[in-house]
Amino acid sequence: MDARRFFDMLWQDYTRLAPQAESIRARFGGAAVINDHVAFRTFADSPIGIAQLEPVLFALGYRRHAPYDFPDKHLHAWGYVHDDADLPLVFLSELQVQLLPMISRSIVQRAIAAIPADIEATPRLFCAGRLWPAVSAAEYQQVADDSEYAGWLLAHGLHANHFTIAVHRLQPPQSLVDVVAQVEAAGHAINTAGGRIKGTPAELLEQASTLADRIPVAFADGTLVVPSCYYEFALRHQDANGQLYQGFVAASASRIFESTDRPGLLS
Ligand code: OOG
Ligand code: NI
Repeated sequence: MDARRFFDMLWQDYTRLAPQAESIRARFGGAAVINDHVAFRTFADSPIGIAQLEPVLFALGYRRHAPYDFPDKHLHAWGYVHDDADLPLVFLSELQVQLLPMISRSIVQRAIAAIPADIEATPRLFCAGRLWPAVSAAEYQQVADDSEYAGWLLAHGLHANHFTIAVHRLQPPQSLVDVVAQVEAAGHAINTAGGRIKGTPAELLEQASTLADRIPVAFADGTLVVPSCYYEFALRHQDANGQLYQGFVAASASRIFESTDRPGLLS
């Protein structure tokens, strides 16, 4: 599978979980929109950890760019770049499961134990969804209370959790403030954690995101409507050498993660 087919497949999967994405993208040029980056969540020290997933990215021509740490969320991440500037960056994060409180840890470890140890890392694995039996609704809520990230991953499994419009590549040019205002005027809630716009020109990356759509998910003992996937808007700046910044900003990313928090009432 080549990289373009990979992202087409991921977009198909993602828009099933985030119906908002098709209609938002249509406002900014539809299929002509350039994706700034796509992000994935996974469990560290499992058959689907970053170490297992990233060879698929390497085979598509990506290389590691920079690592990021989110100690308060027990997350570690890498950004990946490609020589083809029209392909999105990729952001892979993983949860250090051993740092969860005991009950949540045991629920997550039971899920991880159900993943086939020899599962093959292929492009399709990146949107394979849940690779473990559904947990109960109460187990989901317990885990999400301890880690919104862990709850999300337990409920949904592997998917692109957001695509991102490259605002600096929009034709005609638009400011990030205007893009966010249009998205909001169309009725989509914006993640206000840390402010509507996160990051500054000095940090070379400004970002905003919607709140995730809510979709019904079947748990072992019934269905709950839970946050699924969201859409992001990124405006990158050039560094002192005239190179477009290719990294992420940990302080901003930490609040972007919260786009999938329940109940969506963010401070
Ligand atoms: C990723 C959040 C971080 C960014 O652009 O800073 C991120 C996630 O929600 O899994 O994508
Ligand atoms: Ni992002």
